Amino acid sequence: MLRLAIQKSGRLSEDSLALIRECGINFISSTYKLKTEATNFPLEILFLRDDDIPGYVQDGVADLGIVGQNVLVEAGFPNLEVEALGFSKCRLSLAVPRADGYASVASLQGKNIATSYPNILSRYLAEQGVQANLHTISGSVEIAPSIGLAEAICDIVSSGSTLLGNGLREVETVFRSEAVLIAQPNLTAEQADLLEQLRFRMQAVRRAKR
Ligand code: PRT
Ligand code: ZN
Repeated sequence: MLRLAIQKSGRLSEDSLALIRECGINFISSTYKLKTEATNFPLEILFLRDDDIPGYVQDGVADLGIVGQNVLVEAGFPNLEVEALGFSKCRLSLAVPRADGYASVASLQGKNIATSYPNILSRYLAEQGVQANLHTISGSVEIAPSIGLAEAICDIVSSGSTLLGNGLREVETVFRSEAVLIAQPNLTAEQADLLEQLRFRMQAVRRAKR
């Protein structure tokens, strides 16, 4: 038996459920249930907040998970990744108010930057040789410059319309992300075999869509 953790409700949920179904795995899902069992594959599905998924898989509470690389890397467990899934593509970018001057990442030296991704961002800034003050906030990062909390932000971007709507300009891509399948490090031989069957089916689903 394998336990797979997926996001309960959010941007990853629908595609995660669709992928499992496209793998030929049947299950009944209800909005109120926090777990369900597949009827034709030894799989239990747990519905969790995406932020909790990397830790649960690292600890073996869940055997597998589907999560964005942004959340996985920020949590510090990049090595749990076993398969890129090709959906929920986005990027983590730095942005500044449109009216402000910006020449290069060196322009951020000594500035205040608001983000929900302090670990990924601080590694990036260190690589660029830039020192800045990071302010970690968990949501509505885009309003930080207009309320005087920070001169720049670092947040997830997909279409760019949220940045535009808040008078911000995307200036650097810090990290590119997509949804990935992750697995706990200590699967039994039997579980590892089930994981291979699952990956084989996931790869076939992706090939069929190309
Ligand atoms: O409740 P829970 O904690 O489970 O969910 P959540 O609110 O933390 O996450 P959710 O559902 O918003 O996102 C889940 C994952 O989807 C993220 O971790 C990313 O891997 C991926 N993803 C893809 C995105 C986006 N696209 C995205 N556009 N996550 C967030 N956004 C937000 C972004 O934060 C910004 O506010 O959308 C806004 C920007 O979108 P655009 O299109 O205006 O650029
Ligand atoms: Zn979350």
